[in-house]
Amino acid sequence: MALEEINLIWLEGLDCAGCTISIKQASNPTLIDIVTGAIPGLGGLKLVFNPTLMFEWGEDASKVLVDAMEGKYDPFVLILEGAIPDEARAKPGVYCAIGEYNHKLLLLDEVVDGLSKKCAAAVAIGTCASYGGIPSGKPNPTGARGLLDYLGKKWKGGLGLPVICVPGCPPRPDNIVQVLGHAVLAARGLAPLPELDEHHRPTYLYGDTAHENCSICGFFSGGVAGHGFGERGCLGLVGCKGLITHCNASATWMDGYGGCTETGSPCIGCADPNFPDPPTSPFFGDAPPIAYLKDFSRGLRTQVKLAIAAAKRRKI
Ligand code: FSX
Repeated sequence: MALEEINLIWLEGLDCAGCTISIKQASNPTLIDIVTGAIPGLGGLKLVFNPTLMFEWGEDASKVLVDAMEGKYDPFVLILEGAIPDEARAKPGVYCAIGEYNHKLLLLDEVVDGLSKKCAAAVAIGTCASYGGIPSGKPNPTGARGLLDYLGKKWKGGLGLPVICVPGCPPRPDNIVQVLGHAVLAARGLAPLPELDEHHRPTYLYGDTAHENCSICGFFSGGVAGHGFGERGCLGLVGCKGLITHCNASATWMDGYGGCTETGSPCIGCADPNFPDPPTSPFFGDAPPIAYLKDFSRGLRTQVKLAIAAAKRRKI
């Protein structure tokens, strides 16, 4: 497989387009860095299909997908944003058509079926595409699923990689570009394959919880609780799910700015495979109290232990 030029085919299913908005904010590297080939090893990438960003429209846009299913855009990375509905439930209607060609609708599931047989790798961007996300929340009337469930954990692309998931609703901008960049570098033999956890998330980005990355976790270990948005204190009592959610967006969102708890909002667990169902919901009213009580007291115990150790050192 010649990898000097790699096409990117970005499909969009049931979603809000927030993931596309997110990637435009990436800063390390930026999209401009990538499309201008400024990053060593990442030249030759071409975004040939993205319904929000591409110039082509109508049948011209649909033709890219039809041609790609016939192998005319090999090698390409399949990128999915948004969940995949169960079209069998929609008959005689449809849930998700993403184009029309020769008077025939192109359904998302059919295009995913066709492209997943030919792609070099597949990356699910956002919690919807990874695990179903908001469109699959109970009672899930459309039978929406993420790509990991749709293709299965054993599925592998042409390069031998399974589905790579980049959850978050939406994911941090840099997470998206870094994972896509890493997949391309790995495909070219310039970087090791990304290590994935049981939910197919790259461990270097999703190995720690939002709590472990939290910029205000000093309040937690100090046992200082906030009781409202933006209040000084740990936001566990306003529903923060940082203890149970693997994510790195709590301290910063883009270019050192923002971040969920950093800006005074509790984590709502949007990167968790269960989102938006329990235990990530209700978002604000119901923290997992046992985890928090246990960990609040662990935080306080840590404080007491440190104080005793310090006192002993000073022979007080
Ligand atoms: Fe889903 Fe993307 Fe949530 Fe939206 O489009 S991950 S609804 S914020 O952003 O797919």
